[in-house]
Amino acid sequence: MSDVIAAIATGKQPCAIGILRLSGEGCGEIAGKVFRRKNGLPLTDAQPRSLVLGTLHDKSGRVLDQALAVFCPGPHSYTGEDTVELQCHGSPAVLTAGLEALYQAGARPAQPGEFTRRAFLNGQMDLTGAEAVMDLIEARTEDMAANAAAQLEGALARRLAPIYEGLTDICSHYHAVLDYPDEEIPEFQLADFAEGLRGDQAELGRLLESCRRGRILKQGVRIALVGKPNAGKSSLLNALVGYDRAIVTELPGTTRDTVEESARFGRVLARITDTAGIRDTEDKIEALGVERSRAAAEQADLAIFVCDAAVPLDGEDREAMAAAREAKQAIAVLNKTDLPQRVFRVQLPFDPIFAVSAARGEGLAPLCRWIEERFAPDLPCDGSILTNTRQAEAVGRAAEALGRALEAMETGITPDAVLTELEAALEALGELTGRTVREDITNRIFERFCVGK
Ligand SMILES: Nc1nc2c(ncn2[C@@H]2O[C@H](COP(=O)(O)OP(=O)(O)O)[C@@H](O)[C@H]2O)c(=O)[nH]1
Ligand SMILES: [Mg+2]
Repeated sequence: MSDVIAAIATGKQPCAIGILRLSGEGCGEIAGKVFRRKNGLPLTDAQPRSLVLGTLHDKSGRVLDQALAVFCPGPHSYTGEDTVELQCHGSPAVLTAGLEALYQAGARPAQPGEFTRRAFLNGQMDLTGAEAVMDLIEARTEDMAANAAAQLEGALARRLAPIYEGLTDICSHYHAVLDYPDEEIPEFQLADFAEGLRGDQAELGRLLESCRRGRILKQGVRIALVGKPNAGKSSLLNALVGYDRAIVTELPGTTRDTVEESARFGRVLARITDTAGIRDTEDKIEALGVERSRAAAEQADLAIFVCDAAVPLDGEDREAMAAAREAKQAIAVLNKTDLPQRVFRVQLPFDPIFAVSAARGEGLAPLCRWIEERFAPDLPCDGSILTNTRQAEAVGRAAEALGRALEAMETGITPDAVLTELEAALEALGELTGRTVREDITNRIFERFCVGK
């Protein structure tokens, strides 16, 4: 039995509708003290999962708002327990007073994530589902939302389930042979499982590969603007994000720190870093900036070498080009093409090269289109993209353990050693979805082999 928790489920700004949410045994009675139905009947008598009209009252019993309520008796609710949602007008004052009244009626403040945690504890969803709830709420692009929605619906859990089941089978079979030598359990041949395990390993590998996409999907493509001072990096950043984010001056070296800003390129979200110019310098502050721009390029998914087309290429440009090449991919922008040209495409070892005038906002469309096409998810956003480092880390551990198990099998080490690794893989996957491993294995022994009849 769990106590009744209550919270405001909607935002803190005035808006059309605001929702107060309760969960826990007896929440219908508690809500019924604050929300009174128009027909005078108790809230808990209302048709489950149907809206009923009434009034919301404050602590002193004054009417605060006209509201709708929905009562969902467990287990057919989000948390698996009795829940109530009160739909009020979206006034922060109304919601706060209503919440206070609910506390006075016997509810306690919900902890962050507590509704979803209860849903998980009550078996309404696994851990990947719970994490998908957060991803869905935080989604900033349609693709992100689609991937999270599919995970909430169980897409990732379904992909992992056959691997988990297979490993559980092997481990439980092995323990059965070991623990119940008198029973007639079929001989245990580890080698029979090698092919299946290789398949599992490949599947985990594919999931891990989706991680980079997942990070890009969730956090945005990391783009670093690299170029010598005065090339027009800050102007380009401003042009791409659509407003003056970075300071633009005629003095070289004004962007001494790095500036980061988000931009959307169609379906693609990006985080653009405007770095200090690459320049060997005596100036301490600027030297630090130069370090940062090298580091930014190293960490970037894409570096854009920005070149001032109005002045001939020099050593500083070459240094910047080298820094840009530290990134996973590098392209070039020939800037200031509104002025007479002193630099030409053939001089730049990049592909593609975009000719633009950042100051005038000219020639940017092809660059934006290229970024969108290059980084738009090439995987279907069907929940199979890992967007979470915890999940990726667990999948990584499972894959490594499987690799070690296969290696041990090939070198003919005792089944014990192999099983230890398989159990490590199982544990990592169990952590991923939030199942408990030991119990599952034990359950299987009795269920499948009828040991101890
Ligand atoms: N004519 C022209 N000037 C530009 C262009 N882009 C930037 N500038 C100018 O070049 C100078 C340096 O620009 P800035 O963006 O601060 O360069 P950064 O040092 O690389 O960040 C400023 O005076 C800008 O107005 C362009 O496309 N055309
Ligand atoms: Mg600058």
